Parts: sequence; C-alpha cells; structure tokens
Amino acid sequence: MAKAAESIVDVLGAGGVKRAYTVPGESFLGMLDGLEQSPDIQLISTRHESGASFMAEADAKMTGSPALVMATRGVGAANLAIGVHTAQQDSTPMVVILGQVESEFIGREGFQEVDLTAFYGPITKLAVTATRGDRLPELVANGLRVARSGRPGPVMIAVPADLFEDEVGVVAAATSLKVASSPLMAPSISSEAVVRALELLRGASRPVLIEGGGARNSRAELIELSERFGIGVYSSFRRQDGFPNDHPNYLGHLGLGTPDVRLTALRKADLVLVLGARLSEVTTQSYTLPAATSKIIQVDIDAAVLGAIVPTDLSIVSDCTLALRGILEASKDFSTTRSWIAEHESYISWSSDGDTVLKDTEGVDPADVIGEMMRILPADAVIANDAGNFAAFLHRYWRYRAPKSQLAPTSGAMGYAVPAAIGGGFAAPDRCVVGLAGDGGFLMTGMELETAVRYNIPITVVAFSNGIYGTIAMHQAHYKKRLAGVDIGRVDLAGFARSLGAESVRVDAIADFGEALSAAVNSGKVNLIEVRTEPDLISPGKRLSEILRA
Ligand SMILES: Cc1ncc(C[n+]2csc(CCOP(=O)(O)OP(=O)(O)O)c2C)c(N)n1
Repeated sequence: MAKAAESIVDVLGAGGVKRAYTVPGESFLGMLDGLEQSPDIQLISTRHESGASFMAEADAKMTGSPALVMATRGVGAANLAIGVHTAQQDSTPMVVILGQVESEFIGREGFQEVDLTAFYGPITKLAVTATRGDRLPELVANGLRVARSGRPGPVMIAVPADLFEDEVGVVAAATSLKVASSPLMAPSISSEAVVRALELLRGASRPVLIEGGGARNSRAELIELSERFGIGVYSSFRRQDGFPNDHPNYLGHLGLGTPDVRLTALRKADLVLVLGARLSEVTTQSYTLPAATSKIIQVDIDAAVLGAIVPTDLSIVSDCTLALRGILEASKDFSTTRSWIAEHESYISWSSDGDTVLKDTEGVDPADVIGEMMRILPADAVIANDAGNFAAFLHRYWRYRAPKSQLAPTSGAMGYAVPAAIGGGFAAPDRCVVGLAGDGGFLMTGMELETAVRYNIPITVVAFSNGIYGTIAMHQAHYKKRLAGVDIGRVDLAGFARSLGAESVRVDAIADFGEALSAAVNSGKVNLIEVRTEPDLISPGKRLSEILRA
C-alpha cells in the first residue's frame, strides 16, 4: 500500500515526465511533498501559474514528452489556463493536476471552489474530477495515455485535496504503472495509400507541401521527399523549424501578414501535400488556401484532423515519418529536376517583397536586431517568441536552420516568451536559448526571470520597448483610423530585470546591440536586453502614421 500522491508520482515518472511546474497550493500538499522527494521528477516553483503552464508547454514542445503542471483550485486554475489553451492549440502533450476543495465540501461553493471539470473541458482533451483516492494512479495513467496519443494535447485531473492522502492497493498501483510506461506504436501508412500517394506525386507538375508540428521529427525524410519529387516546402504557422529555411526548396512561412508574393506557389500548386498540420486559420490565410483547384494529400496521426478544414483527394492516417519512409521506399527509382530556386531566392534575400527597411528611424529598427541575431547566434539557437508585432520581424528575417529551434505559440498568447525560454532551457540545457518579447508581453510574465535566476537557467531575453500595444494599434490604424487603449508607459525594463537578479542592459542604437547580445549569450547568466524602438515603426517596412493616413 502507498499513499495516492506517492503512487501518482511513480506513475508520472514511468510515463516519462521529468519536470513539474507549479505555484504551490494547500490543496495538493501530498503531490508537492512526493515530487520534492522524487529522484526522477524535478519540482519547479514559478512566480505565476501562467509562467508554470507556459514553461511546461515549451518544455514538452522541445522533448515531445508531457510535462506536469499543478495549481490550486479556482484561483490557480484561472491563472494556469492560458498555457493549457496554448498546449491545446499547439498540440502539445501536458498533464494538469489541479487541487480541488475537500470532497466533503464539493458543491457548497467552498473556499476557492469552481467546477474544474466544466472550466477545463473546452481547453483540454480530457477533463475529469476524481472521486476516489484509490483510483488516482489509474486516472493519471489514463491522462498520460490520452495526452500523448493521436493529436497530442493537455489533460486535466482535478483532485479533492483529501484524496491525495488515501491508500492505493498494490495491484492498482502496478496496473497504472504498466499503462503509463507501455510504449505507444504509431500508426503507419498502408501499402495501398503509398500507391495512391505515388500516383498523385508522379503526376504533379508544381507540387508543394505544408509541414506542421506533426512532421517535427521527420526532417531527414522531408528533405529527401522534397528533393526526389521537386516539392516546394512551406511551414505552417509558427512551425518554421521543421525544414531548413536555407534549403533551395524552402518557400516560406504561412503566418500572419505573409506577403502575397510568398503565396503564389501555393496558390498555383496542382498538388498540396499536408503533413502533420491541422490547417489553422492563420496557416490557411483565413481559410482561403490551399486553393480549390489543388489536389490535396493530407497525412496526420489523428483521423479527426483529416479533411476537417479542406477536402482531400487522399487522407492518410499515419505518423508522418512512417508515411514518408513508406513513400520513399517505394519510389527509389524516381527523380526529377524541378527547381524552386527563383521562389527561394526571393524568400531568402534580406529585403524580399520590396520591404524598405527604415533606416531613418530614431530608435532601433527591429529588422536590424534580427540581422544581428543572425550574425551572432549559433544556427541551432532556440528562439522563443511572444505575441506582438515585433514578432513579424523575427518570423520574416530569422532563418530557422536547426530542428527544434522555434518555441512559438500558435495560440498567439502574450506572455509566452520569457517562461517558454525558461522551459526550453530546462529541456535543452546545452542549447543557446533566446526569448523575444514586446514590452507589453514582457511585463505579463517577465518576473519569471527570477525563476530562471533561481534555477540557474541562463537564457537571454530581448525586449522591444515601444511604449505601445503595437499589434492592436496597427489593427486600429487599418480599420478605425484612430487609436484607443494602446498606449502603455515606458518602463525601465533593464532596471526591473536587475531587481530580479538578472544581468541587463538597455540598447538605444543598433551599433550597441551586437556586443550586448554576444556578452549576454556567453555570460552563462540570465540576461535581459531592453531595446528601445520607435512606436511608429510598426511592422517590416511600414509606419503606423502611414497606415493611419492611408
Ligand atoms: C494574453 C493576450 N492578451 C491580449 C492579446 C491581444 N494582443 C495581441 S498582440 C498585443 C500587443 C502586444 O504588445 P507588445 O507586447 O508591446 O508588442 P508589440 O505589438 O508592440 O510589438 C495584444 C494586446 C494577446 N494576443 N494575448
């Protein structure tokens, strides 16, 4: 016999969970104690539950294994929700354990009580409230199974506080361990599907593919397929690290504000191969692409995704790597000389799409910051980004060359960058990790720099300070021709970071940025670089004042 909390910790460890992120609460004392004693799982205490959930999401994005997040009752659950929603939209495996009021008080609106099953239902794959302590290991093992299977995502188990102290029988504990550690063999492509895919691929004259998160581990196969069949490659929204951006078949990113010229190859493609991408609103450019004239092959591990957004000519339920291997194995005799060099050159060249990089700006031009990052950072640096208009410069000018080098929320959640960089740092301690945020997003979760200092996770954060919620200002300029509620005060971000124990510097001119960045990433410490930018320089080559006047 063991206490339920101890048994859950064993189950999580058997399921590959390495880290548990939390703000502690009185409703899960047994879990905190069990994790602190565990040799397999590190307990990480953060400054806000949103930070905990973003860290867990980024950690799991890097490793592919679920991370654990825990929070207390209604209050912690509310703060935690933003990172859980991000895990859902980003298809990231996550286990959420929420402490609930004691079982004898449920339904009386006890202290901080909320119906957690109802609250978390829409943002998780599975939301359940435990009713018996002896079944807790079973619920957690099942949660792990659901989080990892099919299209991965978050699961939530709410536990009335008293149940953690219940006893679990030996057989129940052993069965749960088996469920948690049982290997999950991914579905593979059928030989019939290979034949039909090859028919379509051989017959295509201008094929492109869209790679998504489900193809994250298929890099070598993607390159081989692209080269053998002369397929141009697009990244789905914020999945730019799936295919080397400097490969001559790479065509660009289907993101926010993608210039029209970038989309021509997709618009004109006679065949589009969709690999592990759910075809989100952003990827499809508001559900307008792929074009109705394109034939579609879609490969996904989750049958529910296939054909859900765009009707397909061939739907294949398979792990992407296994599907690509099947197709490659059956087409060894095939080769083609199709070239995408003109499209690729137009993408890779610095001032593509007729962007005028605005050199007469008073502050620092964010495009130049990305240029300096390209010059200084290692090609395999992990770049975590927040939501905001500064990110448009990153997505356009940074070239993702290494696998698992992008931590970017398809949920568009502000506040992601700092905790995501920390989660990335925990998951990949040997990589250089850099977070990018606007001043708005930075001050939502920037206090997590203290968490990085405390756990000695040497990340560097670049915060673009323009004193404005820039993205919203740009939308208002386009649609309302005047601004509302977007001014925010200029804050001494470097001073704030110093108060949290980080090294910091403020940069007012691009000439000083390179040195600051080199020093930061080589310091082995937590660093913030505050970059002062001009609010008028709102997106690559565009001034806010011009949009307001237009
Ligand atoms: C949590 C959250 N709240 C609100 C928004 C809406 N939103 C998107 S971008 C943005 C402004 C971002 O401002 P800042 O971080 O300063 O970056 P900038 O756009 O100025 O580069 C807002 C408010 C959001 N995406 N996420």
